[in-house]
Amino acid sequence: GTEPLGEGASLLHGFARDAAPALLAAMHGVLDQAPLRHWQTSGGYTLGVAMSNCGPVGWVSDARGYRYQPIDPLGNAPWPALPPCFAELARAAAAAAGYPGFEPDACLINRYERGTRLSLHQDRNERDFAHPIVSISLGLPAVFLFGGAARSDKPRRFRLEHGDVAVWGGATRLAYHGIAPLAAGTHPLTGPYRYNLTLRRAR
Ligand code: MD3
Ligand code: FE
Repeated sequence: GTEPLGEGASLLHGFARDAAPALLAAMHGVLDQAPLRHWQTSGGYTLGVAMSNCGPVGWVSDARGYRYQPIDPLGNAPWPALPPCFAELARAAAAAAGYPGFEPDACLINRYERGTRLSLHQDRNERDFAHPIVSISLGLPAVFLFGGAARSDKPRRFRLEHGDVAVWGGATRLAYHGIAPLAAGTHPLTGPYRYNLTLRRAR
């Protein structure tokens, strides 16, 4: 079923469940070329979520700040290509949520383990906020924190499970959001991890 999350956002329960094994195989192919790493921030912190990218551009963070760029600074090579199964699933989910014609040019891969959290933030490094973001949850479940337009708005909590797909557009595109510390567990397809794929139109 589809659950409205807010103005312009939808949670598609289980939308990626059947595709999950193929998505995970393609993801591991990407990670063989562009390994997961912990970015440094301009404030001198290290992000707890392990990250990588695929597609024409990828999201990076370093002493100079956050941005999208075509080169993986770890290997000084272009990011791996966006697997067609990623783009197809994102396009279908966006269309189902009311955003036809979504063509992502970036996919951020996030990996969480027990205790990893993502503190409240906005996604604002993309050029045009009219494009939605499609997020695919794989492996262990997480508690998603969904705030409002101001950091001080009290977040609502949603459980995100293996195969859930969320589409974020409209008024929610700039909402504050995060992930509560991951509970320990073991998933048959991902072991001790939760992966999240976010497909974006960055440029
Ligand atoms: C709401 N990722 O990569 S996915 C991120 O589970 C990020 O790894 C989380 O926040 C994760 O930036 C949450 C759900 C999500 C993704 C992007 C959004 C929600 C969003 C952008 C705008 C509003
Ligand atoms: Fe985000």
